[in-house]
Amino acid sequence: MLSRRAALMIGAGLAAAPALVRNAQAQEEAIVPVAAPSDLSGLTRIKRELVAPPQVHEHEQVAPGGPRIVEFEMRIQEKEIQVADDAWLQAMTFNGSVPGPMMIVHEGDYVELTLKNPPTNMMQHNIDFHAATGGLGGGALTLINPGEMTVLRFKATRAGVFTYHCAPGGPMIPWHVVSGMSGTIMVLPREGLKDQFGKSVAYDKVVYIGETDFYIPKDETGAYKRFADVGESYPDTLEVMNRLIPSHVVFNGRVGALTGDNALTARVGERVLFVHNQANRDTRPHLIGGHGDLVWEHGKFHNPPAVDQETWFIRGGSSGAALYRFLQPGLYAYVNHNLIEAVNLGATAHVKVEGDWNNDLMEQVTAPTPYDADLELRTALP
Ligand SMILES: [Cu+2]
Repeated sequence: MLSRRAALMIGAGLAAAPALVRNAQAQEEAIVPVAAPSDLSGLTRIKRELVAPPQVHEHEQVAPGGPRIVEFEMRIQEKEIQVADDAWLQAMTFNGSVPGPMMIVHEGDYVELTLKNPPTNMMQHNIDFHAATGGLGGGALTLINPGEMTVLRFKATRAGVFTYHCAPGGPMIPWHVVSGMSGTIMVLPREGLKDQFGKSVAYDKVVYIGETDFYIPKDETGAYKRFADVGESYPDTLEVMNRLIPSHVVFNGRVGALTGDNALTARVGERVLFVHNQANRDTRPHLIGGHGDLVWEHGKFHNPPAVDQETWFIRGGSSGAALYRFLQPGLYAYVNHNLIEAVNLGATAHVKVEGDWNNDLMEQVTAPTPYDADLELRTALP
């Protein structure tokens, strides 16, 4: 008889189902706990409500005391999202957003995540935290069917911004990731961030950007295909994925999610920490007209930040962070500086900055005006 898990995967029309089921069962057998549960009864517990990107939940930059257990809850949601005016995706999401919400703790804290896979979903899911140690980053202990929940606790022993993503086994891993299942956890040093000299630095706000590459199939007429559910979308999507040419490269789930009326905002003098996640593919953030004052390109805060950066590199499968204090008002574009991806495929955000213009930094000496090109040509001839 088929297990419930096998029935689910086969019901979803997945060619890889039998291998996956074996994989999942093998994981289950391998994870029988062998140690006594940790006694953390002396620690304070705090519950954080997750918020949708580009916002992040309320937090302290400097830890207010000793290590705590920080509780989070996330619901996995399979749902159709609109990626562009003419393109839809049967997405898989942590808590309904792409990227999944940012979790923020301090080094030495315990992250305690309640992960729920509602019965309305079709797929098995789990979570692999790059910030965690052991058990496939938590992936081995959190594999859940629709209708199941699990609680994972891990100690955040390393400071930095780290990717998390779904990794349910085999070809499900890349597919779930490029369907939207990734996000960032930020583990702050207890004493907060430090500059290149080891001096404390603070930020006024965090902007959380999750870049994702989507692989949406087209029909014979060239129009993007729409599917009834994730299972139906898999075979055609896999074909596009395996060619490695994304149909869309976007910030926060959709072309224009952070431009126009959705633009980010800041004020002159404000220090903004841009956290950029890409779980699958390399990228290169650039703030047009600004800089990275302090850049943790690898995203790990105990390495001294690089200064005065123009463009920084985020390796696929990681998060990076850049701190910038805005010095001029205006509309800034924050882009993936593969400009084809930024302009044609969608990887652009805007930051509307208010404040007073500083002519010392930049001034239009002469406004655009016609000039006598013929005269210049005649006088330049020998
Ligand atoms: Cu998943």
